[in-house]
Amino acid sequence: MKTKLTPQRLLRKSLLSAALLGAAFAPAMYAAAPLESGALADQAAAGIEEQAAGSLRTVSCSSVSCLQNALKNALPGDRILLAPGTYKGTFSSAVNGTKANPITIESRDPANQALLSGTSAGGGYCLKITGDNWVIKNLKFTNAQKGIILDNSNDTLISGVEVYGIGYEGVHFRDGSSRGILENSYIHDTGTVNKGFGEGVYVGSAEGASYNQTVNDTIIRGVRIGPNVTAEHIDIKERTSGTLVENCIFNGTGISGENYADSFIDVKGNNAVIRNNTGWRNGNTVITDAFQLHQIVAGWGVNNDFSGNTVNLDQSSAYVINASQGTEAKAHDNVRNPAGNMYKGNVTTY
Ligand SMILES: [Ca+2]
Ligand SMILES: [Ca+2]
Repeated sequence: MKTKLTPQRLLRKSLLSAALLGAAFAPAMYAAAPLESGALADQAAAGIEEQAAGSLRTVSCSSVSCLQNALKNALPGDRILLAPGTYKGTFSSAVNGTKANPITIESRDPANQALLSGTSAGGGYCLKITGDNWVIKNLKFTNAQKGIILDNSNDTLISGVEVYGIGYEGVHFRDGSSRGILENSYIHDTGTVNKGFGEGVYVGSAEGASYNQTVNDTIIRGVRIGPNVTAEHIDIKERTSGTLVENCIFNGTGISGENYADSFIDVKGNNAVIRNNTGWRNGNTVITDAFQLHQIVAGWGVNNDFSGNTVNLDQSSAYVINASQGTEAKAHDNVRNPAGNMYKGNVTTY
């Protein structure tokens, strides 16, 4: 059958060619895809497309050097599989995947996850990605200053990870990283070196930092955060927009009060949606509000929406939402246990 080469097919074909070419020069650890004969013919191209999922490379690693090479030499569509065990070091990649063919790093056995262990909770990152379109899945991260950091990494998905024993922040979407997703994960025991900077998830950067602060449309869903996350569980910074936080569970034990960290979530950006989350204060007297809004930069900290959240605050004085000067939010169907203060500042219920 004669097959028309649509732009999508041409892209797929060129990616496959690149993958096959790359395999020819790659170390033996790469499992090269079988080369189709007559690959230039349209029909063969169509055949490759049908096999595309199986033709992309799988890179199996059980050593630190293999993982470092796999990250550095990755091609779109690569699936980097880690055998069970501990990989000690700091790992990074600047390679881009594509929307159709992201680069995946994951445990070979999701029930026996590989552990990326940094060198010290005082410095370095377990995994730093600066390319677009990655999938980071079913892995554990510990013993570094930060667990996972995305710098200018767009459209990257982090799923099924556990991050713990980290000196500062657990997961950081930074420097223009937009449309990132963190889902179905567990973050605990962060800020072991610096309590005030021990956020579970950090979206964007503080005013005055040298990073691109435009980190938009981040999704954080189904993430369990705490205990012993010493700063805010999620800090949504000024000049970020469209962050969605849903179906998360906050265990407030260990929030420290250092650097004003006295809530589950801080929102300093715009257009955030915080919905259907559950928080537990757990008798931690440091926690003064479930959610706080702050204006760090004029025009930011507004048009944020909170709905369907349930917060268990032990007593009546802590607010569900505390919108400080210059900020603004809408709210509906939030539940507080026991009854007590709900909203402070410019919060419109609907
Ligand atoms: Ca903070
Ligand atoms: Ca605070």
